[in-house]
Order: sequence, then structure tokens, then C-alpha cells
Amino acid sequence: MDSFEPTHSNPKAHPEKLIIHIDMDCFYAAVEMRDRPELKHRPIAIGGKSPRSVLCTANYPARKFGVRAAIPTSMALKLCPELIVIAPDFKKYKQASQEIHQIFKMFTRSIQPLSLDEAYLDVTQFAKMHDQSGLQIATLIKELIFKRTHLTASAGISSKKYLAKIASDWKKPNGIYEIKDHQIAEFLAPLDIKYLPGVGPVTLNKLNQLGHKTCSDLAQSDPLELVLQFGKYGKRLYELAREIDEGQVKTSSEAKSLSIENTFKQDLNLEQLLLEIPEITKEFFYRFVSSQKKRQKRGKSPYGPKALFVKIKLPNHQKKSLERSLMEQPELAHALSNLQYIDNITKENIEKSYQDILEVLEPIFYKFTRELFLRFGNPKIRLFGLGMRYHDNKKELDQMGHFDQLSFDCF
Ligand code: TTP
Ligand code: MG
Repeated sequence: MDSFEPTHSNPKAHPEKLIIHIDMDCFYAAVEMRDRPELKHRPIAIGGKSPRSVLCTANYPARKFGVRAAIPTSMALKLCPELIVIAPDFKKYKQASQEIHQIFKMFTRSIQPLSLDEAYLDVTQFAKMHDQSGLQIATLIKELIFKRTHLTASAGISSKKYLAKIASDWKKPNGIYEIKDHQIAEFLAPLDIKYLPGVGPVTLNKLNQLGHKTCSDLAQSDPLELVLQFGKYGKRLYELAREIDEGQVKTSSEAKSLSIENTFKQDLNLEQLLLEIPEITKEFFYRFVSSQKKRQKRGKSPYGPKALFVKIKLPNHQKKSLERSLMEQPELAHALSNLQYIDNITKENIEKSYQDILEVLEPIFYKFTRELFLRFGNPKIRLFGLGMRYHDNKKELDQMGHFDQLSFDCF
């Protein structure tokens, strides 16, 4: 653990907005190393051992061999034959996450969790009230985290969310990096666009082909061309390259569910409806993937699936529905977990994962529908809908004790 020297910055000059992004270092692996210190200097990775498993993360010694999150375990073992693969223990990671969030709450109520190990904190008020600089607050947060959990975190400080996030990666592991307002232009100009939120391998390749490598290239490009190529996201890219980001630290997630509904021209009985289910399921699933990708592009954490439901409307307009927690569908949860961090997965893998998920999802919706019809006396229906309810990340983190592993681990 580095020692933290007191800051020499002027704490009196408080910026209008002060955001700290905290990201734990090789989080799952760090928890395992803490609990088994003999592993500390050996290459370890967290993930399943089956041929189809992918890794959740790896410690820094393993990363030297090219072992990293989202690669298949089989490939990791080829890269580093002495790699120790450990099955994830989500209960422990949640416990650590809970402790970290208790620390965050000492500084602000304005906390936006992105995953178990990552959050934005708006510490503007705290800085003013206690006359502390961003660097002093981030140092304190890191020290408290280490004291309470024996885990290290990295912190990024800026008046803008996306820059705070980029900055937290700058001095990893166990680092702090601050981008003050007067340093933003100098920091951004040479910055490789791969660091901008939402720029995955595909977007990066396309941008590079258009001749854009740095933020300076993007800032000087034609915004219309970017919009033509990337739609709304093109505008966002242009703005990010020009220091424009009005994003606030959001303390609760917006969407609570995603569903798709069909009203039929004629009332359908169960047999007729079952024929429609594959098509509706497919449409729902592709919408779900697309909404997750959109969130990822905007640099947001993906929605955590919580439950599945089906609903019907009878000819007399009565509505009936059935909803079940995803915890009762471990096979689906497992299939969905393969979709995590979509950009890291190759195209073939994505197609295969989609197919795998649809193969599990379809029978579940069949089962729910049959059950619902049975429960309500096999009616004829006018409308049918199916969908998924999401976890409310913020609420879940507040109630930590109650939340199940699917909230963050499915995606
Ligand atoms: P990250 O913060 O992306 O990674 P990390 O904390 O392991 O490493 P770093 O020091 O670079 O921050 O993700 C946090 C945890 O989320 C990670 O420990 C495991 C989990 N995770 C997955 O399960 N799958 C993934 O593909 C990624 C990227 C993370
Ligand atoms: Mg991390």
C-alpha cells in the first residue's frame, strides 16, 4: 500500500462540480488474494473451469501473460499454464462492495454505482463544507477502503463524469489521478479515442478508418459526418472530444423493465398463442440486447435482469400476469452471464450466445404462458406480452443484504 502524502493543491478553490470515480483493483481476484495471501504473487484468475467458461478477471501477475477478463478459461490456461483458476464467490464480493459503499456514504448521498466495484461520487458539497480538495477526499476514501477491507482502489477526479472514469484507470493499480479543469484540453487532445465511453473494438475500427485516432482528431472533425456514421452517438463522441459532458451523478437507475406486447386482430386461444411465442421472444431478446448495447455506449452499467414475466389481456380487458425471479432460472442466468461485456466477445461467440439464450428463454416463456392460462381457466386473449424486470442498482446497493447475485453478474 502506498503511503498518501497530504496534497499541496489549494483546497480553497472549489470547482463547481467535483466528481470522484472509484474502481477497485482486480476486484474479485483481490478479494481472493486477501483471503489466501499465499496466492498474492502467483497468477490467478476468477472464473469457471468448464471449456465454455469465460474469466471474470485476473490478478496483475496473470495479466502479464495476457490473461484478462472475458477470455475463455481454456485460452487463459494456454497463455499461462501455471494459472490458478478460482470459482467466483459472489457472496464475498458483495460483502466487500457493501463495505465500500458504507464508506462512500460518509462523503455523499449522491452515489451512482456502475457495478459491484465501481461508482461515481459527487463530492461537491462535501468538499465545500469541509474545505477539502478532490485529491484529499479521494485519498481519504482510498485509505478508508484499505483500512476496512484490505483491498486497494483507484480513483479518478474531475468535474466531468467521463473524465473521472478515464482518470481512475490512469494510475491503476492503487492510484489517484486528477484532471483539473485547466488541464482538460491538454489531457484530451492526444488521448486515444479508445478511452472514450462506448468506444468498443468495432466503433474504434470504424473511427480509425475515418482517420480519427485521438480526441483532437475528433474535435476537429465534421460533426455531421460523425452523426451520419454513428447516429446520436456520433454527436456524443464529438461532444466528449470537446469537453462537453453534462452528465450528472444519477442515484437511481431509470428503466425498471423491458417488455414487448402484441395485440392480435382476433382473440387467440392457448394453442394459437404458443405458435407466436418464438417470434415474440426473439424480438424481445434482440431489443433487450440492443438496449444493453446502447447503455454501454453511453458508458452506463448494463441493466441487471431480475425477473421474467408474461401478461395477457382478456377480451373483457381484464389484465392478468405472472412473474418469476430469475433466481428460479439458473440456466438462463448462466446463459445471460456469457453476454457480459458484449464488446469483449467475438462476433461468432455473440451469435452462439444469442442462440444459447433463446434456447433457454423460449421454453421459460412457454411454461409461464401455459401456467397463466391454466390459472385463469384457459381463456381466449386479445393481448399478450412478455418481458424482464431489472434490478434497481442503487436501491439494491442500499439494501445490500437482500440482493441476489444476479443483479450485477448476469451482465
Ligand atoms: P473491472 O473493474 O472491469 O475489473 P477489475 O476490477 O477486475 O480490474 P481493474 O483493476 O482493471 O479494475 O471489473 C470489476 C469486476 O467485475 C471484476 O473483478 C470481475 C467482474 N467482471 C466480470 O465478471 N467480467 C468481465 O468481463 C469484467 C470486465 C469484469
Ligand atoms: Mg475494477
